Parts: sequence; C-alpha cells; structure tokens
Amino acid sequence: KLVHRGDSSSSRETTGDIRRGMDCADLKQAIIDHINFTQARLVSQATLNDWYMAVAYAVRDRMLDDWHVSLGHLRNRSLKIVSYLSAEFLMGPHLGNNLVNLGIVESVRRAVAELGQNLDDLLRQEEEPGLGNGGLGRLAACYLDSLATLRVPAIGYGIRYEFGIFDQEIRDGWQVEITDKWLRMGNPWEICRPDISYLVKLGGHTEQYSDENDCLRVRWVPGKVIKGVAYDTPVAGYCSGVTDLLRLWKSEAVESFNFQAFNLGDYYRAVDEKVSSETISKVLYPNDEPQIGKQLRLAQQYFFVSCSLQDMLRIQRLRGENIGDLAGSFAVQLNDTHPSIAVAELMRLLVDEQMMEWEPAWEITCNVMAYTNHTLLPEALEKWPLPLFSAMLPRHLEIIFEINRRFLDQVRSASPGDDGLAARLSIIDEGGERYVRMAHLASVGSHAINGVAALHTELLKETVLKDFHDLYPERFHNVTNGVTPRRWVLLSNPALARLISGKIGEGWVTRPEELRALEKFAGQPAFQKSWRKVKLENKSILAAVIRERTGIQVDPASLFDVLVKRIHEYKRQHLKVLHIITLFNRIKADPKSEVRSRTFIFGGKAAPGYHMAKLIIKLITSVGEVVNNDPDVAGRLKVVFFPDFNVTNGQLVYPAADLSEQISTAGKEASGTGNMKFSLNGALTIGTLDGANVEIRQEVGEENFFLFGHTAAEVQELKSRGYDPRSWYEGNAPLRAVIDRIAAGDFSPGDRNLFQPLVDQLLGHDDYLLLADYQAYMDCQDRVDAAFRDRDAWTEMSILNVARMGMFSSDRAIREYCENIWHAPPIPGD
Ligand code: 9GP
Repeated sequence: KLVHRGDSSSSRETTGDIRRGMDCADLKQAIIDHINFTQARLVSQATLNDWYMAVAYAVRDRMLDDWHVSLGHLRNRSLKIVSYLSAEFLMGPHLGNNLVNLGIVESVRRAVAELGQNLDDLLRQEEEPGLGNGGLGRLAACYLDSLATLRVPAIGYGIRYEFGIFDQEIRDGWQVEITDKWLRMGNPWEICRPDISYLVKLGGHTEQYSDENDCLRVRWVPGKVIKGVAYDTPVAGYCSGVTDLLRLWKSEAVESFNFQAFNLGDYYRAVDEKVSSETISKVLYPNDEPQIGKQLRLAQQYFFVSCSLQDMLRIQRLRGENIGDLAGSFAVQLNDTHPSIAVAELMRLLVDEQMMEWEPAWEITCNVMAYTNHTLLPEALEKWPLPLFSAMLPRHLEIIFEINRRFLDQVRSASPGDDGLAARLSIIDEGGERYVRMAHLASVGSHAINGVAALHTELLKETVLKDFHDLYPERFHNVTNGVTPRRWVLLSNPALARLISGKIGEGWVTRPEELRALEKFAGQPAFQKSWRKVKLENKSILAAVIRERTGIQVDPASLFDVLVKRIHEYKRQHLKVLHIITLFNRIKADPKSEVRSRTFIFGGKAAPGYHMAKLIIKLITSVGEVVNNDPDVAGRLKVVFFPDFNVTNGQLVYPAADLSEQISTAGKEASGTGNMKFSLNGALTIGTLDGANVEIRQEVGEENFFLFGHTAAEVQELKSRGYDPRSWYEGNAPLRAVIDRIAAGDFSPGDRNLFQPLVDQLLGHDDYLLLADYQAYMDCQDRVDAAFRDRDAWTEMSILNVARMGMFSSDRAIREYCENIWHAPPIPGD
C-alpha cells in the first residue's frame, strides 16, 4: 500500500501544523519559520542557501514521524535488522529524492513558488555528499532506498568523511583535484547524536590474565583511544511509511584538549590529540590506487566497524535480548572487503569483552556475517602487511591467527597432505612478505558470499575464490545489482516518468516488472513521437549545461554517445577514443565521406595517483580540441569531457543519452550499474559480454543490444596463447593509422611524446585487449550508425529497452538478499 502525502488530493486539508502539515499554507509557514528561527534570517534578507536550508528542514520535519516509528521497530524483537556495513555511501543530493519518496514534489514546488522562489534553483543549491568513489557507494545508496521502500528495518553504517571524493576540474585538458568541502554550508539532513558514541582502541599491546573462573583471557592495552560519534540521516522509502537510518561515524578525541600540555605552556600540543583523532574520518580514499601501506585506511575501516558493532550490541541490549541471540536480530552485510575486519572485531567483542567462549562466538559471527565481493581485479583485493596490521590491531592479529589455525586444521583434515591448498586458502599470505588477505577473512567468517552479476559470480567461483567454492559451495550466491527507479527515473527523468505513467499507470515505480506493459506501444507512431520528444528535451537540457560548463556547442539532434564512469584502463575509455580518431581519419581522407553526426560525451574521475588514467583524460580532451575545431569535420563530430561526474551530473546525463558505452574488457567489470541507469532511461547499449551487460542483453533481447568483442573465455584463451598486440596493429591499416597519429603527436602539439606511455602500453602489453577488440568495435559502431538512421526502429528499440529493464530495480536485488541471505522479513503493514 503506497502512502501518498501532499500530492494526493485526499490529504490536502489544512492541518495548521507547521511541522507536519502538507498543504500549501502549512508548507509556506514552515519554510518561513525555518528562515526566521533556524537560519536566523529575515525573509527579506534570506540568501538562496537560506531558502534551500529552510525547505530542507521543512521536508526533514515531515520525515520524522515515520522515522520515530521506524526507529521504534529496531526494538521489536520479532524483526531482524539489516546492518549494511559500507565504507562508502554515495547518496546523491537528498532534497529532490526526499520530495519524490514522500510524494510531495508538487506541493512543495507550489509553496516555494508562492514564496517567490523556484524549486529547481533550490535543488541546485544542494552540495551532494560525495561519500563514495562510484558504483560501490552508489549501490549502497540504492539499496538503502529499496530497503526502506520494501519496509525492511535497516541501518546503513559508514563513515562521515569530512572531505568526500574530490571535485574534478579540467584545466588545460588535465584533471585537477579540488578538495570537496561538502559540509561548508552545513548539512540539514544529519542529526548529530553525541549521546551515541563509542570508544575505539588502536595500537598498543595485549596481555594475558586469569579471570575469576581461572580461565586464561586476553586484555588489549591500547596505545591510543578515539571516540566515534553517530551522525544520523533519515532515509525515506518511496511512499512506504518506513524511514530507515543511515548512521555515519565521525572520529573525535576522547579529550579534545590536553590540559596537562596546556598547563605546561605547550599550546600546540594541547590540541594535537584532537587533530590526530579527527584525522581518521577526515577524507575518503579514492580507489584504484595502490592500497599497500595506507595505515590510515585500515584505521578508518576498523574505526567504523568497531563503532557499528558496538552499536548493534547496544541495540541488542535495548531489545532486551541476549548477545548470544545476535544472529536472530541482525544480518550484517560486508560491502566488499573494506569492513571485513568486522569478523575479527565481533570475535574480540564477544570473547574478550562479553567473556564468551570461542566456539559459540564463532558460530554467532559466521551466522551474522555475509560478504559481497565487488571485484576480481587482483590489485583491488585488499591485503595488509603483517607489521602494519599488528602495530595497529595487535589483538585482531592474534584472533585472526586463531581463526586461521582452526580453519586450516579443517582444511588439512579434509584434504590431507595438500599443503598447496592450505597455503592458497590461508588468511595469511605467506608467499613472501606476509599479508592479511581480507577477502579470505570475510569468506571464512561469513555464512554467505555473493558476486554482483551472474558472470561475475561464476568467475569468482572459478578464479579468485575457487578454493573457497570447492570447500563451501553452499555459501555462494549471486545477487545481480540493481538501481532504484525512484532516483534514476522518477527524479532524474520526470518527463519520461510522466509519459510512462500516462500509458501504464504508476505501479511500475515499485513494481517495475509492470514496465513490460509498454511493449505493446513500442511500435505505435504517436507514442514513439512523444518518446522522441522527451529524449530530445533531455538532450537539449544537457546541451545547455555542456555549453555552460565547457563552452562547447553540441547539436541535440546528433546521436549522443555517452561513456561516463570512473576512468580506468579496464573500462577502456581509450578504445572509444580510437573509434573517434578512426571517424576523424575517414573524414580527413575524404571530407565528403558519410559520417553520421555524433556527440561523444565522456565523464568520470581518475584516481589522483593513477597516471595512466589521467593521461587518458588528457587524450580525450586533446582529441576533442583537434576534432571539434577541424573545418573538414564541420561540426559533425563533437567530443566533450563533462567535468566532475557525480550523482547530480549523472541525473542530467543518463536521461539524455542515445547510446550507452559499456565496453570494458570481458571478465573485468564485476557488474556495472551505470549500464542499468542508461537502459532504464531509453539509451541503447553498445557493450561487451561483461558484468551485468550479459543479463541486460538477455532481458532486452539481443536484437536491441549492440554486442561486440571477445568473451571472457576468449580473452583468457588469447592471453594464454601469448597475446601479441603488435600483430593486431600491423594487420589492421585503419588501426595503425589511428595509433600512428597519436604517436606522431597530432593531438599533442608542442609535446610529441605526451601520449607515448599510452602508445607503448597498447603496443607492448595491451593488458586490456583494446587492439584485439578494435575491429569488432568499429564494425559494431557502424551498425549503430545505420540503426540510428531509422528513427522509428531506433525508438522502438529504446522503448523495448525500458519495458524490459524491470529486473534491474534494486528492489528485486534487495528482495533476493532478504530471502536468500538475510532472512529478514519486512515490517508488517498497518
Ligand atoms: O567495479 C565494480 C562495479 O562493476 C560494480 O557495479 C560495483 C557495485 O557492485 O562495484 C565495483 N567495485 C568496486 O568499486 C570495488 O570493488
């Protein structure tokens, strides 16, 4: 049952309640009240930010009744709480999403307009909390939306980074990183809870002692103690009446001021401890950088995990339940290996602090924990050097050794004499320098392990976690990722949402399988015309923003060919560049040659320390400089690098795309979720059989998907035969011409060798097989051009894509987690 608020005509009566009332008069009064009494401003002097803050507070007030009820459910012993542990939550701007989920967009728009403001201007005022790198953090945010929508009691636990992912500027074609000061203007969505705080120990040493029963126990004597303070953000479900909780931890000093030092006259040392304690939640680490040695990163992971587990134990006590029954009350999901220290920390809390015996503590731990793997890339699988680990978490290392000893005993008794197997499975990598392998810790200590797309799960079972799969096949699951249709259609593409709802009703928002009803209209000329109109409007909006941010004028009638995601060699943005240069070469060889008009839109951040990724950005912008200004091209090709790709910008970009580029080397992208957002907004996909592309193609139909490239198995096969990129280069004249042009400095006037590292990588190693996939990609792009020429057929394919994307709603994914992994039922309806 959907609980509609202000936008439904039935609940429009005036309540006179400025905290809760949904009618226009109440909302107006509430906003003015917040301007006066929260922002402490006269309306006549209010800035745009004051207006935004006041509207945000007025909306937040309206979330609180549901929130209180939902928080009350956390104490309901018959309900299991999903505890989603994630180092990243990429929530995106809150205001628009909350308006959508509360069903009050139009009433607030009206109220704001009557106060002389424009809601869209206020929405643009919000600084998004960039507390994530990309897909992984955004997935966590989609899952919170679905959990609340499906009425499942849940807490998202993470870190309140003071500085999120850097803002990206493009200067002279290069990425420049700017500190993300997202909290600078205040954050109206969070509530600080100084009363909910925990102490977290670090460093020091351990000691043995005998307890009152003469049992030998271990005590951790820390070198340092810091405090984690809870900051809570309400997460409203879509018209579900449930508001779940995002609880982020901020690190603080236990004593913020060292009086002893102060009294000795050492003013600076007096605040030292405060500064160093606060460092822990200071900044989000960009991924795709070497992990090894990042001590602070391990401290962050331990910090938020420890606070979260202590919080769960407190809630367990509040529920009046025994700690021994923890697994009945909580399902803890480890979002990648980042929180996997939770396995050792829960053991420590149970054994050292709750004085439990090892065996029952281990049973609880395994029953509570479940682990999602999000990558097969060896460089992204976390491992910590033993010396670093033991210096920071000496007790945890002992516990891990004990977990490992017991685990390997089992392995050895099941496969006697197979030392190789024990070495491969061991939580400690003893191959050279010794490391703690976090994926192994998570796999040993969890009752369920899942990959994030069918292909990825199969590859996990065959490669990275093969030995674990042989040992515990019953633990393995697949849960293909999903995205929320609330943010990614209703909020970001309102015109499409209206068009769809006008045809098939609104049920698709929570039951996206109903989108199938669009199939029967896919061939209808009038509907196609409306569909194209929506797309063209979205493209025009994006074109205006591109003009404003980059100065480049693009034609909304051209094919919008979009590649937005983190910049990484495996994602192959540079393969797209090879395509652009190929078209450029065709035009230069014959300026009259028929090349369809296309706008190539790139976006994405490169990790600050990932030089090749940054060089790829420079290549894109440099090729753009040449192509965009070439008289022979005459505007037929435009290359745009859209700076600072984030959730806010994604909401503009996905609805405006005609073609979605999902061109990673097969076997490398675990799932992808951008692929889903594009297709759900009517873009057709050109892609490899990688990640969730495989399932998207199955769902939308192979005739509605542009497939190219080697499969994961063929990639393996090519590599094992000894892949020689140079022979592919030599055997393909257009490819040679493209690479030669880059190598000759045609796109780097004044610095001929600028792109030499890229050229050397492609010709020398080509780890991601661009050259092997080049021809198939070009041919496929030619098929795209031909298809785009037939506007009706293209539109029909676009409609069918949307109609068949229901499976990729995050609601479906969350239902699967609830049923197969968490065993967490929803809160019963009223
Ligand atoms: O690279 C994967 C991406 O394919 C997936 O869609 C996303 C969410 O499952 O996770 C990404 N992984 C990471 O960011 C790090 O493991």
